Amino acid sequence: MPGRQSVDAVIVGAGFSGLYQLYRLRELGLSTRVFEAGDGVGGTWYWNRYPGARCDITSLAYSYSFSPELEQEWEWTEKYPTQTEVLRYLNHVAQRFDLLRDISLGARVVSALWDDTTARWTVTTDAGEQVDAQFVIMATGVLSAFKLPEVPGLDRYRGRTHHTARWGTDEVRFDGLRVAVIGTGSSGIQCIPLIAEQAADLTVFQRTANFSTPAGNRPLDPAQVAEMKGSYRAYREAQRTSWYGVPAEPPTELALSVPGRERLATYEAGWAKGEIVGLISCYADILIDPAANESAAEFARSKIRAVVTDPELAEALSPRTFPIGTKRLCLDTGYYETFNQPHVHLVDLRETPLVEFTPVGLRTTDREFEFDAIVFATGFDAMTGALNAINVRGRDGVSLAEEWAAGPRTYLGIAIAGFPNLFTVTGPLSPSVLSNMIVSIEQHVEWISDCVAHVRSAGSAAIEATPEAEAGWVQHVAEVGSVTLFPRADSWYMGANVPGKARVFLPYIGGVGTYRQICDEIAADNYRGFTLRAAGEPAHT
Ligand code: FAD
Ligand code: N01
Repeated sequence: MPGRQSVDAVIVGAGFSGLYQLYRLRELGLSTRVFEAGDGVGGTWYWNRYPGARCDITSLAYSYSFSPELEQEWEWTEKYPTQTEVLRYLNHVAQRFDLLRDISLGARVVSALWDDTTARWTVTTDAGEQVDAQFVIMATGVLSAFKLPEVPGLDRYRGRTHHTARWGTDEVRFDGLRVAVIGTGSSGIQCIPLIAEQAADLTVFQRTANFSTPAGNRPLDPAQVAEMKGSYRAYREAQRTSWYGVPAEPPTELALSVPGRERLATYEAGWAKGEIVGLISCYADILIDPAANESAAEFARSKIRAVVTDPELAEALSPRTFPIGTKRLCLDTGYYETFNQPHVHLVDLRETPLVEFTPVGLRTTDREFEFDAIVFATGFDAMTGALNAINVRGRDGVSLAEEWAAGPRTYLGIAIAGFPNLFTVTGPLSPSVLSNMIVSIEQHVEWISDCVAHVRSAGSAAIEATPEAEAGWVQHVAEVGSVTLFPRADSWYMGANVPGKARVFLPYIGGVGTYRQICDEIAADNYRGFTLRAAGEPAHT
């Protein structure tokens, strides 16, 4: 059994969040250990190696801003970088800033227990290693706990299986095979065209049709890169104050206030940008007013009909069950075109639901299918899954997972009442997945680092969110969300993709600029809503 180490801080996870958090805590002079379940750094970009995996935020925007030198020396090659390129970037960052020496790979944290007497956490890994630390920072990822379909019999299936979020490092090919893909979210929509290129026969099992825009990916123009590199500082500042981490003029017009012909032209221009928010940011009310939303949704459906030659198939691929934008929008390269190929088939699981897996394939309520390989593109237990998978216990042994049974409760998505000195990077009830996540990650890491420095310079043992401040934030997040159409969708934003999960709008939709201002004001106001416990002060009663 390895010995017990004592450090200032433990960070769980070594993706964009964990790497930068380590960098910042080192700057503060804290001794820090990072535990990462994967055998390499990179998080999302380490695990999701499926064909076609790439970013849907442009490379020049989806990158760290904390080091101007890094910004200048790194060369992105495409508008939307591939998984390989982002992973290469993160490995470069880990090496360039000498981060690897404090990171334990292949080490999954199984518990984090708070001792109120010593005001320290004990963190235990799956190998039984224990570390005690003043601070624990969960950089466990909002889309890292993957999920399989909740259908019996998978253990009996004898063919190959792959999950998009656990693709593995060996090359996977589908030449000449009969392949199933289950799931048509961003991962499915990205991998289906490439799997179709190899498979002899491909059947796509769709539970909910999704909205997707052609990405218009292309090599980056060196002149555009040079221009960005010349003005990066101003661009980064604009990112920080923007709505979703990519600078853009906010729309002011209402969709139905303009003549139909003009609206269509605006939608065409938005669509042609090849950006996830290209269409929904055409007008100010698309995520608020059902009729405005429907005008944009119908425009997107017309694009599907223009590509898919079989009208019935086009209709089956057309989303009808949720407002556009309230499930994560997708960017694709040739997704709808793929369905015009004779060896590609669609099964609508709303008409004929999945019943079970069999030794040779699967069965729906309609018939049995045989496959050589099944690809699961079935997504994640988003935002809370990776946190709840760890036995986190705060004051009085209270379990985080139990505290959150009716939905997560946090202060700012960063801190939790009853769990002192514990921080969550891009945690539930922060902008997180409704933003360019690198902007949100950097903001959280910097805020957490400042908070840790504040605790230490005050000579305090612990900082903790008050239940009142937490309750106020939970209410504010719900109120802001309820003004939008998001609660109408059965989305992972609402926890609806995981049976039994509480239905709560998990991210904060106030916008990254506004949210940053709130966080900064709270810090400037002597960490309003937090209590500090002096070193040597008796344990909380
Ligand atoms: P992650 O990258 O998820 O890293 C968390 C790490 O924590 C993982 O490596 C995991 O193994 C580790 N971990 C979790 N639990 C434990 C434990 N108990 N013990 C030890 N280690 C643990 N966002 C965007 O803004 N734009 C995009 O274009 C975009 N594309 C995406 C594409 C895909 C395929 C996916 C899945 C997500 C995408 N995202 C995108 C969201 C993406 O997750 C974030 O942008 C970002 O990479 C998150 O970084 P992170 O470090 O917070 O989390
Ligand atoms: O997961 P998803 P994902 N039976 O949850 C279906 C980011 N990302 O991995 O919609 C049958 O979106 C499920 O159906 P339904 C991005 O934020 C970005 O694709 O729940 N089907 C859905 O169709 C994204 O949103 C990129 O009814 C089942 C699919 O599986 C997030 O990660 C690329 C099922 C899951 O879609 C998650 O994306 C990839 C069941 N039991 C990911 N369970 C970029 O492009 C689930 N499904 C940047």
